[in-house]
Amino acid sequence: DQAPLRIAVTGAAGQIGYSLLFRLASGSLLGPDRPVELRLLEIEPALKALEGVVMELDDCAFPLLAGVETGSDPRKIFDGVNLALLVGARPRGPGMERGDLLSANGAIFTEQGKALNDVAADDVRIGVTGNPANTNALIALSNAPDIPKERFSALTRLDHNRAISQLAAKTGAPVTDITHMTIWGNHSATQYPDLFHAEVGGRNAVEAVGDQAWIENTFIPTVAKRGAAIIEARGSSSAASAANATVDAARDWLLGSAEDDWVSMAVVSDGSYGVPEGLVSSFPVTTKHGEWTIVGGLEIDDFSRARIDASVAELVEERDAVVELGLI
Ligand code: NAX
Repeated sequence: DQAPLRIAVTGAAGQIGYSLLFRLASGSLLGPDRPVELRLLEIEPALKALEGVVMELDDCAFPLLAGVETGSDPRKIFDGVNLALLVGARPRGPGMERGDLLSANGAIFTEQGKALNDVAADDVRIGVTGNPANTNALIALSNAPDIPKERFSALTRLDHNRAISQLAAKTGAPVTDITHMTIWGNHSATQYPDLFHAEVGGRNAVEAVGDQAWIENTFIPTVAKRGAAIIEARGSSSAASAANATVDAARDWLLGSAEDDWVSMAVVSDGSYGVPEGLVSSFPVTTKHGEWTIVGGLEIDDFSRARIDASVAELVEERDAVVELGLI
């Protein structure tokens, strides 16, 4: 099918957008043969900056870029989109409580969920990068009753990629040797990067590392707090790596994950692994033909169980808060 894939990106004038749009337009998502059309959503005050970004897109003369539209009305921008990458969100400002953050984002993801429900293409897939990503995805899917819940996911691929990179560095293996990595739970500091099922060149990662203390005291906190470390070093939050992960996640969703491996995606729980049904939580999944399947039958020991439960408890709290706010 050589018709352009129509891709919406929200928050397109932001930091992540500045990296993401150029990756999408250059063919990182579906390869060098499939044209793409970009639909860029921003809030009114950012539309002028967005025009500047579109000028730069023009100036790349990307062969695959079949069209660009910009605007602040989700009902226009989401019209007929096959893929929606919801990156724009309200960041936590000074003095903002968690409830304020949830309600500000609740307003955004309620409106966008409804608009997607009404105008997106029948085959739409929706990836949420904007934080709090899991709960924003839950709000959006709850407001889109005609779109199957399986079409929504929240991004934990950046955490997954960070975990691969840390394990590769520790073991001296190339990143291509690392497989079966899993991020469980929330895209937050409570997330659980799980090495017990991961492999390094086909060997169990825990055995390959041979250092339980490193896993507990270095690996897990380094992955979970990597976002804060980047802010500390760079002076702003991760953007190019977040854009890269957004592309990786969408590409694997649409084209399929590698044989004999899996990826991490936050998707609506069917009750697997004790995660309450309906929560958007990160799991190991395989993907094929645009569908994901939670990997079944993994053994979860007490160490992992406690960490998965802690992150899921945080998701339950976030869900209860948005229920209380009347957002879902
Ligand atoms: P920026 O603040 O640079 O950009 C966000 C953009 O969204 C702004 O241009 C803003 O005008 C726009 N926006 C706000 N409300 C909007 C609305 N209702 N409709 C359309 N656009 C809207 O943030 P950036 O660094 O690009 O990060 C974007 C989001 O990604 C943030 O929520 C951030 O926390 C989240 N992240 C998520 C990650 C993940 O792994 N899931 C990692 C990176 C990043 O922290």
